[in-house]
Amino acid sequence: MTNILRQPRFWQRPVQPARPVDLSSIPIFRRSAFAPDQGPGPWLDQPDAQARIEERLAAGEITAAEAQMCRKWSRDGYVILERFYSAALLDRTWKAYEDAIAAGNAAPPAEPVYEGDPLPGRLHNVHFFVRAMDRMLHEPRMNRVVGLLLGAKAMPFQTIVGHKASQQPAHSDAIHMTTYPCGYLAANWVAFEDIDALAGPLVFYPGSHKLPYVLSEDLGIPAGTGYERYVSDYEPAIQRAIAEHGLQPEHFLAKKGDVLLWHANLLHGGSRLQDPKRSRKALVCHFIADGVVCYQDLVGTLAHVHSGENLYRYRRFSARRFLKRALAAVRARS
Ligand SMILES: O=C(O)CCC(=O)C(=O)O
Ligand SMILES: [Fe+2]
Repeated sequence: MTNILRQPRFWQRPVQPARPVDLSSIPIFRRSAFAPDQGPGPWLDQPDAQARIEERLAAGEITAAEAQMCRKWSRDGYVILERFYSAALLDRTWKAYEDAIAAGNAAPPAEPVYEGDPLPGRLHNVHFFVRAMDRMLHEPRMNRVVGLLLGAKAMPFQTIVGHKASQQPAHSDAIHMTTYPCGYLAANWVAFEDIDALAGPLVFYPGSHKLPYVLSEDLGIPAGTGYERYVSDYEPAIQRAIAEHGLQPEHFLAKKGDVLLWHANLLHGGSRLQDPKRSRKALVCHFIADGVVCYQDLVGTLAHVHSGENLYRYRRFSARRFLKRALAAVRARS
């Protein structure tokens, strides 16, 4: 009995690639550098996903509400969790971020939208600097949701916090953070305030996650080219795919505390900011599954080295670990 209880559940286990990877043997990270991807792919991307959801529901592994969420994810590539975070928590957390900026501990770039724009641009990997944001990402309820959707243990990987619209053209996050095995990324976008159509809300294309993944080799982009060809080749290719498949955009007109989660391959971006004075406070976290490789197909490097911080090496502050180390140091000295 105790043994059964100790077994990690399906959403708490790392992914074990069918073909293990020797990272040191790969000079440039892009799809063809890996042996053909034999998975295992995320359970909700499998052709029998609907049947597997029903099985897990019948076995009591997931609740009826979770089964509903999984069905939607599999079909549409996104889910919305209404009022997932409380207004009080969001206010406290945002204040911690603003305080960190004021104290010089977090330095978002200046990206003025108009002359005299007081709002800074987007900051990557804020969880390194602001403990309150880190805590939100590791919130056990969110961890369970992302774990269920990926069918594996989820780890917060890369984060972006922003005060205002990004106006970023449509893309799949798989071009920025490509996983091997494929598909083990999910993003959550947390609204820190109500967001209306004028504020440049997030735009996404339901069902687009089922289209083939578009990576640099599919577009004839040479290895390690970097981001030059992103604008000239990748973004137009995505616009063509949207037109060819008649994909219809939806906008995330979020209420404060709502969360949108999207699939690794769901096309999305930031819509046009119609009132430049509007803020659009949000935190997005890209989670990956434990055990997968995450690389940047366009750049040809492992994804964690790109942001100037080793995202894999990121370790949360732990008072317990801190005390243990301090104690060990004292013991070593005496
Ligand atoms: O916030 C946005 O407008 C887009 C964000 C995005 O594409 C991302 O974080 O992956
Ligand atoms: Fe994105």
